[in-house]
Amino acid sequence: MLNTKLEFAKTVVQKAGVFIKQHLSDDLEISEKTHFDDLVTNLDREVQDQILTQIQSTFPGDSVLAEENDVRHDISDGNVWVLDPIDGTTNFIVQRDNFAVMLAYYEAGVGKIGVILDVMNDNLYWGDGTSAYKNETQIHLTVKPLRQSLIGVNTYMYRTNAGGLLDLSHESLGVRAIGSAGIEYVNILDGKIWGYFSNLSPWDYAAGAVLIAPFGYVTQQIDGSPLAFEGRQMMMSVPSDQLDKIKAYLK
Ligand code: 2AM
Ligand code: CA
Ligand code: CA
Ligand code: CA
Repeated sequence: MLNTKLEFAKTVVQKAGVFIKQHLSDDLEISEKTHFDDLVTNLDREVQDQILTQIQSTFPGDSVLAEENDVRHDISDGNVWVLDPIDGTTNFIVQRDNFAVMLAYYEAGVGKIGVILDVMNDNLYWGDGTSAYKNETQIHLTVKPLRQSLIGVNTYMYRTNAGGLLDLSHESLGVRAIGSAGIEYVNILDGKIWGYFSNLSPWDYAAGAVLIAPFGYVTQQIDGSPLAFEGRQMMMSVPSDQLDKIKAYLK
């Protein structure tokens, strides 16, 4: 069943990527959610509707947690699909680049499937928590020490030293901020950044956490406590064997 679900997840995400690319030149309908810089477009909603419809008709017993609706299902309860239809909506609106479609599947809070499509580069990252692939090629990742690496950050947390992130950054070669959690996660998988620190909701990290787990990565709150998979939390995805070295900086 998990193989069927993994193939399903890859297919629906790829179809969503094709749909988005067909509509790249459209005039977008853009609405504000909580603030002028918290935006959603008609394409976020259309992609979400299309993927949720396919999940509900193919796996009617499963639950869904998706960014652009008001259903807030507890991820630790049963079989749950977690969808971010367009991750990096601001990049999508301003750049038409650096955005992703992300779909994950969890059973009783345990990540079983993670899929991230880097839409503009046509790269599909997928995995089951034990291995990960970029398109048809298995990913092999050798993680370097922090002092030889770059880290991905949320700019607000970085400049305010939230969680001690600014202090920690002095132990790295520098910071980068892309504006899409999904693209940050695929940059970890490509060996471009060592880890990622941000303030995220479950649909922002659910797929990424599954994809990087095979390489010894842990995804947890910045203070070291487990993620609640509800609401927004200051979190990090980092190599677990380097946790001791970074704990002195984080709070
Ligand atoms: P989104 O584009 O799907 O909303 C950088 O902004 C990253 O943080 C993006 O992956 C973005 O996902 C996510 N994010 C989560 N909550 C956000 C918020 N309230 N405002 C802006 N970005 C948010
Ligand atoms: Ca959003
Ligand atoms: Ca997101
Ligand atoms: Ca989104």
